[in-house]
Amino acid sequence: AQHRIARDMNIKCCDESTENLVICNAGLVTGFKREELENILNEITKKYTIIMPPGKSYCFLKFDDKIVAEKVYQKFHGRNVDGQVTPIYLTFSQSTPDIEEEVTTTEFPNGLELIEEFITIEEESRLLNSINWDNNCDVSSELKHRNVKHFGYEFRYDINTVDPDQPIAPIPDDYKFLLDLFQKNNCGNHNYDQLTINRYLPGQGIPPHIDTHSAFEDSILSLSIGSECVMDFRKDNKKVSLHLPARSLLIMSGESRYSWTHGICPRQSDVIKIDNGITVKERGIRTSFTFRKVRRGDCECKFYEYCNSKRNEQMIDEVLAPGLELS
Ligand code: AKG
Repeated sequence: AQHRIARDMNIKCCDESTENLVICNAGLVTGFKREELENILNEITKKYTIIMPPGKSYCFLKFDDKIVAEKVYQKFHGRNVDGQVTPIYLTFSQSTPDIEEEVTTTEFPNGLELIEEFITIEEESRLLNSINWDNNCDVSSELKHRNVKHFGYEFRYDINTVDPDQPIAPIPDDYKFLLDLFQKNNCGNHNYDQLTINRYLPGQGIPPHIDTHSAFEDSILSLSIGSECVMDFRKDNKKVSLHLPARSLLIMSGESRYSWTHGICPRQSDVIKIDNGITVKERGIRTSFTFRKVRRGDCECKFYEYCNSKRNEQMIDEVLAPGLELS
């Protein structure tokens, strides 16, 4: 990992302590979340900068002085932390990357498509009425920033994947008309077998992430109902903020599925472009239906640096700490 960091970022890792740390095997691409990192760092200090380069399986921490960096190193090097399946490995570094200024563009990432008015108002209210958030029979969880339900396979947020050998209640018949609509409209891979329903109250969101390559096939669909929102897509230093109207279907495939993060900033309102300017829209309760096809076998995408597939030797080298081997 240290060679990779030197090559990609021109940053040298070192044995002597400095005010900079690198977490060599946890970053955005391994599903590590900024909030999880903040939770652990807050136990030691409130003054730090986290730099999580998009598409990388490592991240950087910058502290005011090296005493604090040493404390963080001693407490967390080789330890298990929430959100990571293997212990995290830290090293000091001579510097951290400059925080690149984000460039906002309006050009859609390749492979991203938005179909407005994908369902009718009647279908939207039928879908909304079909969900019972008090029903604990479904596989549901109350996450810090939203409520979720799963069908077909449970998405495990602790390990960012599904167990393809442990199916749960299938996608309900009430939603089968959507599968037919997907087929009719050529919405990517047709045999979607996993559904996650998210409910976001105003002020809630979802951290930026790329759906784990090894968990799901190409083409991920997300139907927005109940309220609109703005979803942010990021890659390198590019950011595209996309307005998702209620009843629209978002199709993420190819580059947009495999190498751009998507996320919803937790806020009460969004700034939206309209014909003659911009307007601020208060958020309502947004429910999304995300359909995915569980992958069996290796991911064969060409976006190697974002791919956690075992076939990807480069990635194995980067994610695992030196000395560890895959069982
Ligand atoms: C997820 O559940 O992983 C999502 O990205 C949901 C996206 C959405 O709410 O549209």
